[in-house]
Amino acid sequence: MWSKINFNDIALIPIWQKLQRGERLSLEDGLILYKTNDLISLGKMAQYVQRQKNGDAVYFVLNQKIEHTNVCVLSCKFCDFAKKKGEAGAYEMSTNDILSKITPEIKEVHITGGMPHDWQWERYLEIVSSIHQKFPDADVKAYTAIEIDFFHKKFKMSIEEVLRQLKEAGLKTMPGGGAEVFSERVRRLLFNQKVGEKVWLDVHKTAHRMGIPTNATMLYGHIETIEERLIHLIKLREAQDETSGFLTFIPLAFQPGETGIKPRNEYTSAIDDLKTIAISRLMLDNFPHIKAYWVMLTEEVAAVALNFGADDMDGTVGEEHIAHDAGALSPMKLAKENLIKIIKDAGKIPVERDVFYNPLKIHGENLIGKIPYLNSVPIYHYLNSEDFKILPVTPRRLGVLFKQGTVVAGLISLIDYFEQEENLELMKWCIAARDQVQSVVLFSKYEWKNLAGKTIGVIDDTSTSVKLLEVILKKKYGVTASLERMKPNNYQNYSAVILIGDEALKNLKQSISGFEFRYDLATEWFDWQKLPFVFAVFAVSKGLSQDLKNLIQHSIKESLTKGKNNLEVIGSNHGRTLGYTSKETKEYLEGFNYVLGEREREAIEVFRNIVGSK
Ligand code: V47
Repeated sequence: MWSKINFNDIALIPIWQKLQRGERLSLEDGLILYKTNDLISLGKMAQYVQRQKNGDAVYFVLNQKIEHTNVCVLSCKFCDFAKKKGEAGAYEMSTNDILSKITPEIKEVHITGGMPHDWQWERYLEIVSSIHQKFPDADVKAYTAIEIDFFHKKFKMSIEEVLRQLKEAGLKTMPGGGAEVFSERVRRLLFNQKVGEKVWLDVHKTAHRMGIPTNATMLYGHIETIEERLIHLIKLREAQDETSGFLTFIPLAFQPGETGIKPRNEYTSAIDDLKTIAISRLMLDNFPHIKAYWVMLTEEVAAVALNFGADDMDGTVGEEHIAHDAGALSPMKLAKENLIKIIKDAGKIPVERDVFYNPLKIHGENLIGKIPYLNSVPIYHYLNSEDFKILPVTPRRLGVLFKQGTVVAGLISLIDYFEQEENLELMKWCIAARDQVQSVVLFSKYEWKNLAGKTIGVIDDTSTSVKLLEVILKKKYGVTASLERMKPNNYQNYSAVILIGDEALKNLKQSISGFEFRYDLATEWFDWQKLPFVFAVFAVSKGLSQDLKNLIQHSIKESLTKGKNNLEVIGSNHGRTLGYTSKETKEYLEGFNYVLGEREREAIEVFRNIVGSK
């Protein structure tokens, strides 16, 4: 259906063609998108990109916002929240006040506030560490780049040291506030005491390099021009190309309140809000998520935004003052049930998440599971039937969701298939390596034979690749090593690590220092067995109606046929986020076979026997 957008504005057609080729949009494209009155086509284009990235999932988190104080040394013109010490309405919360606001079900605590002149560094650290200790299930997302820079200057520590101590205290990610608009003109007029784009971007890039993912925002709807908005987006896109550390982008609709910048009832229009969400999705091709922040958009606009490219609704929030002090019309908090209803009514799958976007609970049924790695793109890229919903999850999680019955069709990791095959029916597709695959790689400090007695780190994402590693070690090389589940990016503690999918591809480009040897497990298997290796098979639940089975069969067949003929374009956007050119992406995808043929079936049986034998 997506190729059938009925454009009213023909100026959008070349942009649509670019998007279908996986090409990046320019500033000029952005200007055309902002100028258009063809809002529906704009929304459909954004929805197309959003679906490629996140299927039909819309994320939310059970979170609590903490604004520890509104006392602030700055006086930004757009802010009605900040007060001077002693001024009526000024407040400062103790650590106990803060802890008393958090309840056990909370999964994210979002902390940001004013910058008083007399707080000590230990107080900021204590806020993070006490939440982390008392509520270990709640991830702390704390302090904007402006606050981090303030700590760096006030407490005379480098940015790295500030972040290092916060990370040690329990900080998981940083919020995206304080970016405003990257324009020197606007900065001088509205927030001239605040550091601008260079410092903001430097702090975020430093955090990314230290393994702290962050968010990004843009405050729009005040005095900025459309061109300034687009430059802001392009600068964020360039930063993301460098570090890949941004998780989500949040356009913040300006609340005029008593700021005097705009009349108090002149909110951004729903049209501007929806355009900004959609254009953000289209321009920020390397950002995983776009957030519709209902607090500033209102629930109604945020609900529509879910069909304009947004895939995240922030969360329950709890209590919020920055927007409400400036006249926000939304409620202070939303119940989980409201969020689920809004997302379902938008035709999407509500996914409760943690701060890193790991799914914690999926509120849906009859879903098609999608492994969110580049190698599965040919199967799913053109799969856009409105008759089923697509959920992106790691192979390991997919196995669990199949078992629970939440997912009823999809590529399932081979080992999980063995376990559940009584209830599953195979379709004729799979992900199999022709000979080498490049995306299941053992990065090692030693050659195979010298791995005896060593500890190898394995990630939680997959069971089949770990089993394959086990049999290669034991049965091909006669080596016994211990395998240990590791946290992402914690490689140096191990003699070797096995990485799969996008993570393997990324590290093949960048290399991991000290890990001199790289072994492609599909090549190892092929040299040993002279057979392809089948990582995952496409299965459906036996209980599914024949009509739905037929529909899935037909849709996948069409998607794959079209996908195979367009390998040079379908993965190019995804590949670019991993540092691969379109040509490299195409070559990589050509290394896979997606049809479950005789040799693949034979390979599955050989693997089954080896795994089953002691
Ligand atoms: O930095 C201040 C903005 C931001 C106003 O990272 C205003 O997940 C509108 O950054 N009208 C704080 N906006 C909020 C923020 C945020 C919110 C939700 C999620 C995340 C995240 C981050 O609010 C400030 C400033 O840019 N702001 N005054 C106003 N009158």
